Amino acid sequence: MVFKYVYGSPVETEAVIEPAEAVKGDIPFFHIAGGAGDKGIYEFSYSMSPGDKIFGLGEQVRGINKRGWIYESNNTDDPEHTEGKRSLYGAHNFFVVDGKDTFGAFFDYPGKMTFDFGYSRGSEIKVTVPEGNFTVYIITAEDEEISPIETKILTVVKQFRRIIGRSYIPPRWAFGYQQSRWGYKREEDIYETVKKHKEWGIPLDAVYLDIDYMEGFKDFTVNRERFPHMEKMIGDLKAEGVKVVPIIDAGVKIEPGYSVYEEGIKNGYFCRKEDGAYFTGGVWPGRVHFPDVLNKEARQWFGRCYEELVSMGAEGFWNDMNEPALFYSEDGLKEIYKKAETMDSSDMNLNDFLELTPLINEIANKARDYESFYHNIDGKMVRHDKVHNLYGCYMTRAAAEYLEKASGDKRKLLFSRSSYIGMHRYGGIWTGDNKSWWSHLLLNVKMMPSLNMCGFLYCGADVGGFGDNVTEDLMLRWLEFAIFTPLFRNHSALGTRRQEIYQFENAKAMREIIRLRYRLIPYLYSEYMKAVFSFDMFFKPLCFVFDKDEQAAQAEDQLLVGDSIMIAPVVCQNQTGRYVYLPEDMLLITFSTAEDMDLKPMKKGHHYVTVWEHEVIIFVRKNRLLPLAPPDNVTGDALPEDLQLIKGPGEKAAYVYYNDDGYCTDYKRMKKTVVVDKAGNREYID
Ligand code: MIG
Repeated sequence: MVFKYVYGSPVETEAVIEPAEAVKGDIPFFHIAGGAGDKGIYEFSYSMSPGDKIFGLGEQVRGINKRGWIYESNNTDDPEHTEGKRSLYGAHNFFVVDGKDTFGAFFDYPGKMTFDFGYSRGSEIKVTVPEGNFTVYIITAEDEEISPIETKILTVVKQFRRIIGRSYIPPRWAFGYQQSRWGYKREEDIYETVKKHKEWGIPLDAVYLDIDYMEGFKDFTVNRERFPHMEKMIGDLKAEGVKVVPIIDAGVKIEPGYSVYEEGIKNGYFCRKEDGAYFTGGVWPGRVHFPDVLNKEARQWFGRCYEELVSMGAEGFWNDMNEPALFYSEDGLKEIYKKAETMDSSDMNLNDFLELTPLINEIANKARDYESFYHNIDGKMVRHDKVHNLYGCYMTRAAAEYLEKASGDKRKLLFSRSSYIGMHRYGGIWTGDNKSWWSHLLLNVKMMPSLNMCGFLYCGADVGGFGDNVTEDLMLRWLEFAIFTPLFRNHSALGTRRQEIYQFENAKAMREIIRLRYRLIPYLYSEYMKAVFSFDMFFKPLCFVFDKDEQAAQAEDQLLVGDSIMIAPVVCQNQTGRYVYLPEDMLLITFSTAEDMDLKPMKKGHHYVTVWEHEVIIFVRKNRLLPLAPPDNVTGDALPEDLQLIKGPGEKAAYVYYNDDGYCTDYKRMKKTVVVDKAGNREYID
């Protein structure tokens, strides 16, 4: 059951799309303190039992079980994703408590807020909303529509997913391998990258353009000196089966004569300060204005701007810097100049000096700047900080709404760095500037199910790590995990060690892992689509299925992927194997290449499994089938007859295989659903 509680008059975020009647009366589970009048701070407390677990919050630091830390929703461009942080780029305010009670809570509030999950007091959850206008949804496990075999926790998640609407569906090619690098500066770099992949026999579906394709970092422009034949390049590569995916940043450069700037000014589409002047921030292009994507008309306009690149052949985009990131603001700069000037005549003692340096060091992403500009939401001026966490979501919505209109029934690839729940209907996300650290490989593993809970199914991290220098073994291990993530993109930062597969001594082993990904695409795509339509999770923590099994609940580095398999990636350096917990009998497959595999039935319980550096292990669940495409079926269009079926332990097994043309949005025209039994007999169902 879903219960809706409205406080004050909240901004309509459109995170929830299923209409629900607000409930009068006391909210269950929580004790409420504060909240006097419209300006009061609200505190929601829940008293936990020792074994209670908390799941959710989407893109966040730390574990699958989120108990024991304080988290914030405050979308920030911060490339240091360390354990001490409280927020990253997204605000995903949904969590589920599982223990003496099982329930979910979604705090639909788009400003900064806090989730203290047993940090201040070990047994207490305290959710703090800094003002009186927001909506809370409480979700309990009773639901008639969901089959009784489902666990309580999954029942809660599915009900939540249903009220926030269906998740975004990318084209099927977006399940292929994708190569990106901040530092591809010219056409030749792009051609070269694609050529090298071909030479090495590494399948590749997309190559990315980072900010250097633009002219002066101006959105929707192309630097014609470095990319003189953009249209031809996109066309040439498309003919080879490789899509070109350009980046778009949030800020629009202030430059007279630049059409996007001129149009925005003419129509009043940028965010303004209280005095009516446009807010000026500083990002890659230098001084910029921010399109007011919360204003419907401005949003439609910004969406239409994507047309420029669509007409050049682009079929996908990634939206960056949309927290929105601020390197500085005009007002922040002025403050520094002023201070520095007064200091010119002072003796500049240490105290003076210490007043100046923080102005400089803390100029980026400043709360005060976010409080200094406004959005025009249906004619009402709303201060940015009150809706801060919606910006990336609405920028991506701008693009999605345009792309949907412009491309008829053809799907487009779209994902964003910043997000809010609701954006999952419009695009996917990548998890931003991680590092080439083993701990960030593990973080990638832990984040995926939390993101799925919040509707974000098309996600992935920068494979190999964005910042810092990757090692060969980390690259191998990361690929071995990332072949299961729907978004599978190798991306790295300017100045770091080159990270394309062919740069490594182990290139061949890495290629085999990627070839294996392509053998998995029919399964991954089928499971993805079924998860979308049944509001299910693609990645699940073990205890979401095996909820009576206390040991399953301890597994923070193993996941169920779809309905048929469990994975247990190696996430530590210098390990040639790992301990794995099996919540039921399973079949262990060890792949040493994309073709060569070893099968070993295993019993429920604890095991040590050897996994050499180049090997991928997959556990097939009891009474389940894992379909594999024939090797080198790179289009993902495997016919059911062609699938190799690997059966887990147990007598019965059947698999429902979903596939379609991979392109159109008329999903009802799906090509085939096939039920395959363990003897390999196939039954076709419409
Ligand atoms: O300030 O466009 O997260 O993926 O390569 C850095 C350059 C801006 C941040 C993105 C990253 C991208 C980079 N961008």
